[in-house]
Amino acid sequence: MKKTALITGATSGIGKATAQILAKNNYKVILCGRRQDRLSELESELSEYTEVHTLAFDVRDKEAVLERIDSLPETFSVIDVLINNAGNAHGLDPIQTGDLDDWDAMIDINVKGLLYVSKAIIPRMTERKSGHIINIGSTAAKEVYPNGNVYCGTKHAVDAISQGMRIDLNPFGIRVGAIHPGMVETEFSEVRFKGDTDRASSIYKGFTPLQAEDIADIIHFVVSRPYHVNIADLVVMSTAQASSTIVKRD
Ligand code: NDP
Ligand code: 8X3
Repeated sequence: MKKTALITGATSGIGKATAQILAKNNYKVILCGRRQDRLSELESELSEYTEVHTLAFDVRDKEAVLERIDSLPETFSVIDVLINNAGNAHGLDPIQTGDLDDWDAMIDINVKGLLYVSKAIIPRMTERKSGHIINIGSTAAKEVYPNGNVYCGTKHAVDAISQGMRIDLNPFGIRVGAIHPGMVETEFSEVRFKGDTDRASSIYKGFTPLQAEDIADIIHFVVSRPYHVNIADLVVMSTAQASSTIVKRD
């Protein structure tokens, strides 16, 4: 029987590539994001391979999160795999000049949004005593770099929450793991630098960064292990990257 995966942040980057690979590998997919036009476009693309359902909501809106997930049709109501991927960095400023709205956005999306979505889905998993949750952290979950302050704080929180989920959900036989990518060439930097495309593309210049498909491929590997195997914590970087700040560029 086909499994069902719910992917947040499926309108772009890592989430979109994950939806694509899972749809082509016998998963039904529930695509989430705010931009309905992109969700619909991806739905038409992936309907050739599998059953697709779209849910448009902002992860910051807890009522919307609970209401949308409650509204899932019967055929999508058993969620085997939750990929908590929605998130972004907003700004790259020293703590003394950081923007409060940027801080709110990162904490509300990367931390609270991940919790709201999890809260809507975990009771379905504990009841069935099965499920798999993958949280997308970052190398910023493992180290802090200059001006990364709050973004790194949110990703450290994702790391801690993932460990907490694994402990609390252990009695229910639910798999919980986190994947922590280094620099991946997606829309991430465009969002971080608020549409400054020159600054965004400069981040990936002079080396071969990870692509969204590289992470999606790993997510597919992780979810397709036998059920007794839980890949708990994985850091993945481009070969050119040794740490958040050490990147071998041409
Ligand atoms: P993208 O900007 O390409 O994608 C971000 C996704 O998150 C979009 O689909 C967006 O959908 C969704 N999203 C953002 N805000 C919200 C919101 N308020 N409500 C619902 N969905 C939201 O970035 P990536 O694919 O790179 O990022 C995915 C994850 O990977 C993030 O958690 C990021 O922190 C993490 N990561 C990224 C790295 C990188 O270098 N790119 C490295 C390490 C981790 P929409 O706008 O339609 O709502
Ligand atoms: C994204 C990677 O190094 O820009 O989480 O923080 S980095």
